[in-house]
Amino acid sequence: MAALELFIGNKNYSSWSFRPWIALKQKGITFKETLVPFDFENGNPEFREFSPSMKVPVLRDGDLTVWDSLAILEYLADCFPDKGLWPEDRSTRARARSVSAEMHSGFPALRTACPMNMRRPVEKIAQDEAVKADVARVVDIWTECLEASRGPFLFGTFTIADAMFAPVVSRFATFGLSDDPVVARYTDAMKATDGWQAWEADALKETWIVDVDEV
Ligand SMILES: N[C@@H](CCC(=O)N[C@@H](CS)C(=O)NCC(=O)O)C(=O)O
Repeated sequence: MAALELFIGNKNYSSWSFRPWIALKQKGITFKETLVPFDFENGNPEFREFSPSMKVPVLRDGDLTVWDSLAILEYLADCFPDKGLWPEDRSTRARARSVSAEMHSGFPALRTACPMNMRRPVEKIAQDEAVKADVARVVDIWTECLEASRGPFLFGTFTIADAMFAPVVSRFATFGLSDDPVVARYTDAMKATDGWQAWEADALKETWIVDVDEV
């Protein structure tokens, strides 16, 4: 295996980049980070040099390019079977994959109304019915997983499922989306990780402004 290089976008805003980055950090996997900001009106043409989809994140492993956050996380789970990126038990792993896939392909109202923006001062927003439904479904998933695993992470120890939900934890916090104690406990556990703290510290130092994400 060659040295891993992860291409990411602005840490303050790039929710998709946050996922593989926090998983790599939490699992102690060595990688080189290359940040290419995307605050250009029509996309950053520099993305063409490393990203087939013109989006981040992208992982390079020697000649191999892997793109899309979930595909990158699956590749890491293949490469590092001893790191516990997915739960060991087959049924639990299937549930972890289900909630990760649901996160990856769903929650459009929540994503649009509440873009990840770590610098945003905490302030509640009025939630329309679609956002309320997305929030309720996320709270249900977290409650069910944390009751079954007893926490502190969705499946006990930190897995890809937590990486997939990390940006949503940030959105819940900055937009004050729920007062449920389960949300508070899970948020505290996620924010206490070394990975979260390192990413957030870098995010808060950035000065790029992406207008569409400033809600
Ligand atoms: N489904 C993709 C989505 C990636 C994505 O939308 N990335 C955003 C940044 S968070 C991006 O690269 N946007 C740049 C652009 O659209 O120009 C994934 O999971 O990686």
